[in-house]
Amino acid sequence: MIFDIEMIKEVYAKFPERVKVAREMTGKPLSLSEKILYTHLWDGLPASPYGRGKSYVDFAPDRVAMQDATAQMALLQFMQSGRKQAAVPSTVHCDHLIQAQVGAAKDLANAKQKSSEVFDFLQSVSNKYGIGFWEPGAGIIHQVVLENYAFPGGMMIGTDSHTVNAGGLGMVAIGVGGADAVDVMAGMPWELKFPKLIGVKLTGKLSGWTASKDVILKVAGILTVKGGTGAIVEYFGPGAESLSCTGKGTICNMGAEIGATTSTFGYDSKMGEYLRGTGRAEIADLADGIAEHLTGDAEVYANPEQYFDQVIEIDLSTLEPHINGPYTPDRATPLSEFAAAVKENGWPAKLEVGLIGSCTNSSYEDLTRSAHIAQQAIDKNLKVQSEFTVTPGSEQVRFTAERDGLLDKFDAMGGVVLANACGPCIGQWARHTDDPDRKNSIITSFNRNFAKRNDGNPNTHSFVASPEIVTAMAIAGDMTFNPMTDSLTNENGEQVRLEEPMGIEMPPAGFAVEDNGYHEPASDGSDINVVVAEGSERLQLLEPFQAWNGANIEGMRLIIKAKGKCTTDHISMAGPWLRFRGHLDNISNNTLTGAINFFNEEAGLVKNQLTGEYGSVPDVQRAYKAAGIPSIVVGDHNYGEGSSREHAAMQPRHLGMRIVLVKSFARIHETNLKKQGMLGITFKNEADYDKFQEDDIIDTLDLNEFQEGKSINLKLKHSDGSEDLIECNHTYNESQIDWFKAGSALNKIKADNKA
Ligand code: MIC
Ligand code: SF4
Repeated sequence: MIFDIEMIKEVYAKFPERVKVAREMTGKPLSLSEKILYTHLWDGLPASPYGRGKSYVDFAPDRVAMQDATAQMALLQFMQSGRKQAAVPSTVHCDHLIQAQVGAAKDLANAKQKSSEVFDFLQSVSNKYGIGFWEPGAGIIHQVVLENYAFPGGMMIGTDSHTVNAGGLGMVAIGVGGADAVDVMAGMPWELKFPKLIGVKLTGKLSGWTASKDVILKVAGILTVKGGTGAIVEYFGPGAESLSCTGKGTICNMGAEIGATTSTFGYDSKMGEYLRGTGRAEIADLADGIAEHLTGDAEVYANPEQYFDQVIEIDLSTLEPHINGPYTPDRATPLSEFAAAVKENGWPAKLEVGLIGSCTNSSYEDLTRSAHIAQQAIDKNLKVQSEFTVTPGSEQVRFTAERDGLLDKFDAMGGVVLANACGPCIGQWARHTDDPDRKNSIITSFNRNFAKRNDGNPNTHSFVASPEIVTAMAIAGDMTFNPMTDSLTNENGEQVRLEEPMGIEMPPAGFAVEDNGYHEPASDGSDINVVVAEGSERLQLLEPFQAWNGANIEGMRLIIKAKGKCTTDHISMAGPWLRFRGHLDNISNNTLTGAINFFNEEAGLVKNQLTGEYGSVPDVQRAYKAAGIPSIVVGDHNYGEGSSREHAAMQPRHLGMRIVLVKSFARIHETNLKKQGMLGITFKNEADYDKFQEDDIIDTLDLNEFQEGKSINLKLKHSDGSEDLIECNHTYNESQIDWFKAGSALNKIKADNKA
């Protein structure tokens, strides 16, 4: 069941008819996104079009994908659902738990030993419930999905925010928390607010140093980290058709960084070539058969302003390479202005490490373009000035790149090839540094560059660019180097220039792989035992969260008022903490330790209002919990940006926090909070954020009348005796209010199953 051809045939059989009826129902031509959404409705088509950004809709995704760091929680929940088999084709991919230290072989062996308990657990659960299992070393989830499972016109969800990568093959692929995956694997509908649509028209053609990555670096600069929230970004136009399939994947992948629900491209010949090149000619033939339906209607693309909520146009012919960062992926600077920006902002000019690969940029094309630059360093006798690492996206890409001599070029340039895994991208990196306090720069072809993400060091300035720019910068070792205009001094003292990168989209001799690392599940897993060792520090069976008693929440303490950016990395850090992703109580010890406390500007250090002493958020919160005192988190804009990890919602819940009140939420995190029985609400007036004092005592006034569309009021009692009333909005619909009442969505499923 590497790919389920019967399932794809079924989707394609109904696609044209559904599209036709949806067109009649809406009375207008359709974008690709709408076609896919309307084809994947759980129930039949509605009588009138759904309100974009308004209506909650039930969908029936075709597939589910999970990665090891999130699959543990997802499967621990799924095991409680009472199902015997996953209801749709599903896979687990082991990629996040491999730490990069010395190189692929040793690092992989190390990880297999250190995390055997978790890998064994995932493999046995997968085997039992009919879920395909990709072992450690097989590759990064999104690259493996693109190579094996993604198909034009399909809809999938995945427990990782970069699931959106599959948009490169014309899917609507959406990142979700584990509880959402449980719904779909349990055979239930999956709910999403019908997205808004952003159209990006691409004209012209890429050339020279500019790569697909620069399209999304530019879009991130335009839309910012929250500009895509609640929207699908649909790329079209002559420029779109000229991009390779994996290049499209890169663009969709990093769409997660603008908060977009997903991004997608219409089916075209590049996708057909990629399907054929990756052993899926049968799917390409099927897609060719209904090709006209697997893209937006011509009228939509001809007059995008009439049909999309927002339209952006980018001319690929004049697009410059960009470098984004530091600390946020939307700080976009064109290459020609970057050297000046480095000087102006005092960013460290010396480049210490260049890292290429990750799920965003590890295609054959990426590797050939970077290897072309690496070869020039060798030919021109240039000494490479920075450390350099390569993480291939899958064993298939790695094996093929090795066969074709690409890896040798990186090796000759002094690079280290790491395991086919996330590695440094998620802080699984034992970085060698002589002085962690030194301000320093690194540049990667990854997608996220939040503080501390890659190496846990707040002094690291992490920048994001295309793999070819990263490779050139690593050779120069200098962040002010512009490969398009500057020369370098080689070992003979001569001035030399790097020529424009050249790459090959698909391997001329075809892809090859000896052992792709896939394990097919048992056809009947009922006899398979899943063991979670008592007292394990890595895995813990879940206890159901308590149901709500229907009353107002009174006497809450403010556990933290988070200032500025508060991503899921701030709420539940990855890196060293990934080892506890299957153990809720242990991982809770990192809760909000990265969040900046408004009152003292320190990360995760808050005042215990019972003792007046300062402690870490989890310590103080555990003290409140022991004293039976509920608490509230207050935050800024785009709270919970970044990852799909539902731990960022489960940990606060486990520790006894009840409410998260912010200026705005990132989509996946807001849903995760709802699913885990937390109350996630937003300020009606953002300025009320300022009214919260450190020692306030807070009550809800009308939560006992919790209703769809009705605001919730809070009373703040300040220590000087004065009070403030604050009105808050929420987006819970009736069924989501039921999750809150039951204590969690899972409690609700279990109760419904018993009834
Ligand atoms: C990430 O890139 O932040 C991750 C690690 O892949 C996460 C998932 C996780 O936290 O396990 C994501 O993007 O969803
Ligand atoms: Fe892994 Fe990084 Fe991709 Fe997340 S963004 S899936 S950590 S490679």
